[in-house]
Amino acid sequence: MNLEELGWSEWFQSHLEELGDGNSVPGRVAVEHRRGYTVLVPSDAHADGEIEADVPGRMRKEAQLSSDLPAVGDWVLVRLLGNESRGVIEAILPRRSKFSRKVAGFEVDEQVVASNVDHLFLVSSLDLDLNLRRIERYLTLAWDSGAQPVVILTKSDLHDNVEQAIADVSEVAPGVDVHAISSVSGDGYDALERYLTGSTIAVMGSSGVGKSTLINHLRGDEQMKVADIRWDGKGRHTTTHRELLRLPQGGWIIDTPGMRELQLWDASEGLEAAFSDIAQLATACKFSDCEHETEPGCAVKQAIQNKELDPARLESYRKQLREMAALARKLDKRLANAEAKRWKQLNKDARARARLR
Ligand SMILES: Nc1nc2c(ncn2[C@@H]2O[C@H](COP(=O)(O)OP(=O)(O)OP(=O)(O)O)[C@@H](O)[C@H]2O)c(=O)[nH]1
Ligand SMILES: [Mg+2]
Ligand SMILES: [Zn+2]
Repeated sequence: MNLEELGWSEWFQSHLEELGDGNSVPGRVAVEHRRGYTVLVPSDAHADGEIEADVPGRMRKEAQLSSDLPAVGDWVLVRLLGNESRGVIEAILPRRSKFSRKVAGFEVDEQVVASNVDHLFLVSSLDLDLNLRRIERYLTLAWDSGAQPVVILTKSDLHDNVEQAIADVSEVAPGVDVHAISSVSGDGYDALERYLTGSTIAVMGSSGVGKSTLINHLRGDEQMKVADIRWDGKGRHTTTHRELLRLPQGGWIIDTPGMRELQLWDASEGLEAAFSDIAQLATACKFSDCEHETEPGCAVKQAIQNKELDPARLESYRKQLREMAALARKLDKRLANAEAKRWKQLNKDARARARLR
């Protein structure tokens, strides 16, 4: 495979020229392991087209956030180690897009779920109650990623009013295509063709919604493991790691393990885009700093009264705003602590050097 087939473009080329010293080759991260990465490289750089690589200890140590380390979809510069299928990742090229979330739990850290993606397939299953609030959270992060979100509702064979489900989701997804598919009957797959050629797609959603089944269907094979018995909702995860896979149509697709918890990372632009309907209404509020609480002449409250806006959606918007403000405070604190620690260490090193002299 050559660079273009791996998804390379002018944009990355221009950044390569800033970084490269000529001794390393660009490659694309396909899998992240516990220790190291599988990196796809052009076949003229290495006959296998694939190597195992790790980042130097220094890079790992200096990383302030997990997002400072390679993620699946990244373009990296690798120095090949002789003729072995191994290498060292020397740099990460700037990301054209990245879907980030806060890691699960209390830790304040940014996890890049997928990078350099053109379309994000946000997958929900029609055999369960649609969680519109959850879809809204995905959409905020998706809009912030720089990639175009697409909502995919799977298992349409298990739902008796698919049109209504699409309408309900479209209501909370302004500007986003919503498709329903069935991997049993094949219904709805035609409409996905347009996303497949020459770009990169990342597929996200809860466990058991049918992400890997969708990918297998698109690839026309059974390479990704799927749960073979009917999903029982008991929290089993079939896919265990993220992986960049080739599509027969020419593009790439990233499978991800189901996400139980989707905590927001800093995504204020994404939030505004995801709730563009509320932002649009707000332009007609009497006061430009209207908080849509008790102010007179509030167009958002009016829309709720006219049943044009679901109050639950306004609440959802507010909740996300609050969550992001809280995150920003914690993140400032974390980065300030890390910086203080770094200075302390630098001072200590300087003192040690002075003593040696
Ligand atoms: N009836 C029906 N079942 C489906 C459909 N798509 C997937 N399934 C079933 O749903 C179950 C889960 O599918 P997976 O593709 O493994 O789900 P996943 O989203 O990849 O799950 P994780 O890897 O755990 O995140 C399997 O038993 C599939 O056979 C569909 O369109 N209709
Ligand atoms: Mg899976
Ligand atoms: Zn208002």
